Amino acid sequence: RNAVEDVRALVVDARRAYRDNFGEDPGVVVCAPGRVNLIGEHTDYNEGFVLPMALHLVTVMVGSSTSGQSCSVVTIAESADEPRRVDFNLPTDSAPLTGGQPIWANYVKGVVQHYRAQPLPAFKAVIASSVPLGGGLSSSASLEVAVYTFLQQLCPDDGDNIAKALACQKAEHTHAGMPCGIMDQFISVLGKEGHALLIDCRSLEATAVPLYDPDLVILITNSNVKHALTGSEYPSRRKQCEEAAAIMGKRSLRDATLHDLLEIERTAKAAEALKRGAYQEFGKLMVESHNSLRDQYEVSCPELDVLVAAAMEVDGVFGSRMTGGGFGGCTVSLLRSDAAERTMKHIKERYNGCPTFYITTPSDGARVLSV
Ligand code: GAF
Repeated sequence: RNAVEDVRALVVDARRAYRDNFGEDPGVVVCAPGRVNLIGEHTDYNEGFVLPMALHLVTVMVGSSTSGQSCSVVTIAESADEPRRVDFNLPTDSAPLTGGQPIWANYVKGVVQHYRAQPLPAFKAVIASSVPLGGGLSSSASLEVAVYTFLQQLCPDDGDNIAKALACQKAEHTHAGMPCGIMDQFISVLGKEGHALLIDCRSLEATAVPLYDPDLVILITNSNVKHALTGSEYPSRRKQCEEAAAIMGKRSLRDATLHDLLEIERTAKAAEALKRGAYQEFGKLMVESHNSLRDQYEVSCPELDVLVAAAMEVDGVFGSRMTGGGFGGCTVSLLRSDAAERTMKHIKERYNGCPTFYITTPSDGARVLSV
């Protein structure tokens, strides 16, 4: 099955679940992608550069507006926590929506709470996703952006995409308790088929970098592990960076000397290399990035290190690194197309676990699909 068929199959499942739960067909169908970050990790909240691309793995939301104040949302996403259906009232000034159980619903409620237009009607919806939950490919951001895109169909806002990404980021801060940067929401909104985006997380300007060479493959390897540190270490890294910048009298580490967060400069260099088609050079920067995340920033884990080392042993692999927040999740590798099969085989032999592979190309950001 190709990427388009995958999305279509997900929509079919979501529509069926909608019919089963609500006894009618949905009037709105939207999707928003997960992402893989090629380079520039833990740089977004330091106002640096990142270079992600949107994936064909998406969260789909189907539904319709309804009368009254009560919203009903059902998820059929694999491994979402129970219960799979939540009912809640639209927020008011005196009764804002707050986080709680189940976890997946907090992303929905957060986006409803921070939606940028009024009056929002109540709605019924079903969520489906092909982004592995908690796998480091931005399942959270893709859910937030899918919800926002869905709400835009019911109550249009001003169409400002940056403000949309910021509202989704805010939802994650307030309702999921995760002080993330802007990368994941930004790329899920603004991703561009055939391109990675070099995002300047200070100015929020993005440059599209073409990435559609038939001789090149972007391979994502999911370690299928998630360490307990995932939740606790991220906020502490962010806080430490902000404290370090404050001690130096700087607004952020973007303004510090290059030595303090070399990954920012490395990302700008990598984007230049990619524009020139200098894959060897890009790959070398990927490995440097991984090593610094492992040794200096200390956000890797043995499983990710083995996956990177194994990929780098194969002829035709330009570079490999952990991607996303770390402590589990995925690696991303850049390789020649003709090396794809042997790379996956070699990784499987070397990795003492059960990896999942995705061969992927850059996809579009959030979009409305035909009903
Ligand atoms: C997570 C965060 F959500 C992003 O904002 C980013 O900081 C990333 O980790 C690390 O680069 O995905």
